[in-house]
Amino acid sequence: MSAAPRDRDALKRAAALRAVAEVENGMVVGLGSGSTAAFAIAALGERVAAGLKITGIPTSEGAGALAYRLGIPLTSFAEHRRPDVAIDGADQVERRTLTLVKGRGGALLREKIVASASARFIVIVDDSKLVDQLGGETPLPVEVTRFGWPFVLDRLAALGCVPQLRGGSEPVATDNGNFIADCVFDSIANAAVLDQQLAAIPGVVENGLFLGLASMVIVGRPGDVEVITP
Ligand code: A5P
Repeated sequence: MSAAPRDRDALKRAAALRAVAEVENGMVVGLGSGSTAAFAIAALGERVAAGLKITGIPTSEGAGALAYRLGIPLTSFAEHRRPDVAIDGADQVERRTLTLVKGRGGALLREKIVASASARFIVIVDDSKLVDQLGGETPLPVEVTRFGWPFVLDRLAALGCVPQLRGGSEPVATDNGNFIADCVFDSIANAAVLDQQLAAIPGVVENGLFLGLASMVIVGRPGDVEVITP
């Protein structure tokens, strides 16, 4: 049985607190997007108020605004090319491979840049996100250019999914000014191959498959947190 929303928030917060315990003085921290990452940013804000010295690189305008409000000093890639750690949520985590689906919040491009640039990438989820196989009801978000998006969606459909432009007749724009196609695959059996097929489509800016990036996945469960490493 799935947990009620309030209970789910408690699981997200528990995972976030465990991740934030990994952050030390002087670190540059990639700040994730979404509701679980927001718990981590809030916990970092409390530690900063208590004297922790860190700087953050946000993965979205929303994450940056939250961090700013909480007094977390922000920096950018111009000053720091290699954050010490990034902490972010996920829509799905495949238990066997730790491959992720991300991007329900639309921030997947910046999230993937920050995760790839960081020395460590800590993923925080509640236990509903852990799956045996990616795909199914959870769509794979793909960031696409505005120009030619119908062509791009046709090419995505040819890969065996049902793609939908996020927002429909009033498409949602990402922080980068692009659109999102939410692609429903029955299942994603070979994420590495799909990742390459997606990258080969002209007009695909980035996709929400995160392969080989997670250094640690922290899963909030009723009563405890599970830490999974590759
Ligand atoms: C944002 O674009 C996403 O990748 C989020 O990290 C992901 O959707 C998880 O969000 P929640 O923590 O809100 O479930």
